[in-house]
Amino acid sequence: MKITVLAGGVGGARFVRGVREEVRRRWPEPASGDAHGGEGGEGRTAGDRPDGRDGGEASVTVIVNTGDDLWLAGVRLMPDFDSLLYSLAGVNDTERGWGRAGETERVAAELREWGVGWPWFTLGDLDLGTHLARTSWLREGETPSQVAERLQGRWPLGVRLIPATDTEVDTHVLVADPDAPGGERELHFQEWWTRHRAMLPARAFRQRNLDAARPAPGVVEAIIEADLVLFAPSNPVVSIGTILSIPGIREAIATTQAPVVGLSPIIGGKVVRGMADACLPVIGVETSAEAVGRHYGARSRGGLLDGWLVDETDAPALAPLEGAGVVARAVPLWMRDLATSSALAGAAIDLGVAL
Ligand code: GDP
Ligand code: FO1
Ligand code: CA
Repeated sequence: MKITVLAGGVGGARFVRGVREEVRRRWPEPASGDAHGGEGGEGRTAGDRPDGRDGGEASVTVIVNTGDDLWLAGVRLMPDFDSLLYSLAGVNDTERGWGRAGETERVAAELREWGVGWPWFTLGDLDLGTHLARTSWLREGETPSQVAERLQGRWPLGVRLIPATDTEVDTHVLVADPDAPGGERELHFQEWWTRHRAMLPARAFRQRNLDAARPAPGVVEAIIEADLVLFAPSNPVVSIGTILSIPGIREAIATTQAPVVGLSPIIGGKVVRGMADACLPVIGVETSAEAVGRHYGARSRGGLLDGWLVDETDAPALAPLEGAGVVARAVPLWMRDLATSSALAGAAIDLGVAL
């Protein structure tokens, strides 16, 4: 069973941890090339696996959003990749939601004194080690996806992470500014989100260099050769939307033989956390599980989804979604801990297998 997940950072990481856990439970044999042993079989045997499959191996590939990436203080940051890396390695700061556990900020204090970087954007000391290593390998001529392979080689993640593209497609946000020429200006997504907490009304999100961008090696293959493609409950605009905007990725999703199942990041008309409610109106999509499902659209009608999971509170959306050609199911969609994340992943796998 080859599962390919499209994912952003924190929401993506929670979901992928759940997928990894559920896959270990259902397919206790490690897939070849998977550095991590098949831990957590929990006494199950092939015969009582909930998907009814016997034997076989499973692998999980994650296609990671690169739109949040940026150059800052001379180093290349890849926030969503690092969120997944740290979280899957178990070295993430669970309180803050981003960065490393046990972080210190001595270098950041010095950078502030020097006036280098952004004073409102903290590069922790341990985190900076990652950025320096990444930048050093990039300077030696490696591509971001080659660097990504090196970084994940440090820990037995049990899944493979691939940046969506090796091209720098950093997301910028167009906002109104009466003092700027033309009355508007663009700022990097990180400035809009971290400094302004998405409070500056956005007029548009713009991925730079998109025309020149290509999927990173392995991305299209991971979609085409998958047995199941999942959209994590990640931000539909600046995470999943950015991945899909890389020329070639949307086409791969449209043509893969694998069922494509998405999970709603919106529950009861609200974001669970993050800024999707400030992003969706910009692309003319209501903040609701139904509207996001319709926005992705049914593959049978030129869209991207075969199946769509909404939370139980959004059950009234099921009938209209089915009318739009998407097989929709209502399940608990809150990821409170590993158990709820893996239950949610299990529901997505079940729907994919049934399609
Ligand atoms: P980011 O890159 O760190 O912003 O993370 P993602 O783009 O991967 O995910 C952000 C999205 O995850 C937000 O729109 C949230 O609504 C959604 N999200 C976070 N936690 C949960 C959860 O427990 N359940 C669901 N369904 N969505 C969640
Ligand atoms: N988020 C913050 O709210 N404040 C920060 O100072 C901050 C620093 C930071 C440094 C490296 C990194 O990879 C992520 C960092 N984040 C920070 C998180 C990040 O801004 C966003 O939450 C994501 O890009 C949205 O997915
Ligand atoms: Ca992100």
